[in-house]
Amino acid sequence: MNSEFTANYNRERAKYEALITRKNHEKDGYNGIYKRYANPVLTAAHTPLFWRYDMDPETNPYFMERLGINAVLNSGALYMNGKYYLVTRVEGNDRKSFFAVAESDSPVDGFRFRDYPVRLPDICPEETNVYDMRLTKHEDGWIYGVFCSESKDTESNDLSAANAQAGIVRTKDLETWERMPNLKSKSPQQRNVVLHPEFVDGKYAFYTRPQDDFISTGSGGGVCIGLVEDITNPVICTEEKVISPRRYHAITEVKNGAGAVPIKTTKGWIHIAHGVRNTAAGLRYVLYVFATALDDPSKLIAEPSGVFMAPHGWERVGDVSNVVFTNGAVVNEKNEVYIYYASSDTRLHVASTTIDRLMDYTFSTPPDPLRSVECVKQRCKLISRNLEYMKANSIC
Ligand code: M1P
Repeated sequence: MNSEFTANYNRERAKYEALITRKNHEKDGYNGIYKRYANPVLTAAHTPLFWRYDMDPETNPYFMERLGINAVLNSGALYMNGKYYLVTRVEGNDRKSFFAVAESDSPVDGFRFRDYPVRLPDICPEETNVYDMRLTKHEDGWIYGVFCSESKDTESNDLSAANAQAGIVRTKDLETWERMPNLKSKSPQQRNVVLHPEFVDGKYAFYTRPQDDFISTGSGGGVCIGLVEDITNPVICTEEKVISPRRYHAITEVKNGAGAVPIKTTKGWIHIAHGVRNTAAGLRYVLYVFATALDDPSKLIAEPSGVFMAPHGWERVGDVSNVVFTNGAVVNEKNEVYIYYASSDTRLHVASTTIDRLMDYTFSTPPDPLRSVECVKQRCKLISRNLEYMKANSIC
């Protein structure tokens, strides 16, 4: 074996193993709501060397990357039989994304990719790109993956014009995937579609995000819910009712979208979604939370004010800077919640909380009063209550 190949391979192999086996730890910074972890759980460097390099010194004498990976980001998540599974969005150096399963016994580190990426059934010849799978363990017994299926908009003269639809697959083992037709709704485009884990009125319920074109939601009013009778012929047969509206001068002004599959609690379904506002520096993506009623998931019952999570520190920089985005969170038998979120479309992180804390945040944080003058009143109420309490209890 040539010495250059061997030296490069050995060094990269050692770096890879050190990265995969590195223990994670909680990061400084307190808000009482969740804890961030210091290291990303997955990055491009976590993908196996044999996905990227030709391992034969005859055909790759310099041990050169042949098919590089650009990013590992937005991941669906599942906790099953004591293991944590992520169906990640992996973006090649060629800009095309694909899905790959990584698994670990720990929620915060040790994730390893399976040998092969997900080989999706190819039912749409025009489909160019796929990304952002949400994994729903449905009460019908299947695990569904709902993702964005993107094609070129052939009716436009603009080369970059694209069309986004919701693709649907199902599996029992995250290995073999059966594909359904793409979801049909009245909206010309859909992205950030999520399947609710339980039947609603005996039907499959989808959280949708109607949008007028590929980037802009335009007349789309926010995160909606719509019902489907037959999952093998998925057509939204009800009105798509807005459940979490976009609001002027709030964190959802430009757009919002469902994120993780909603978490069932005793007080309601908790949704961790994303909101987008515009700034002089471009779009800013943050996470926010809302809750819907257990007996009617189309009824909004709580929406804590403002940001749940915003990009911090180095999370603010990447291929698409100033973005945090989630499409997966899990709850284990200890009622610990792990939220997998990507930063700046580049890497995947984890934050942890508990069901109790998430419920306290969701149902005890006041809503956004939507006007500065009302926000000041809201804050003054908190201050005066606190000052009285502190005085009465001799707290300085
Ligand atoms: O680039 C930020 C995010 O943009 C899209 O989200 P939305 O449809 O709400 O604009 C998604 O493509 C997502 O993948 C990406 O992280």
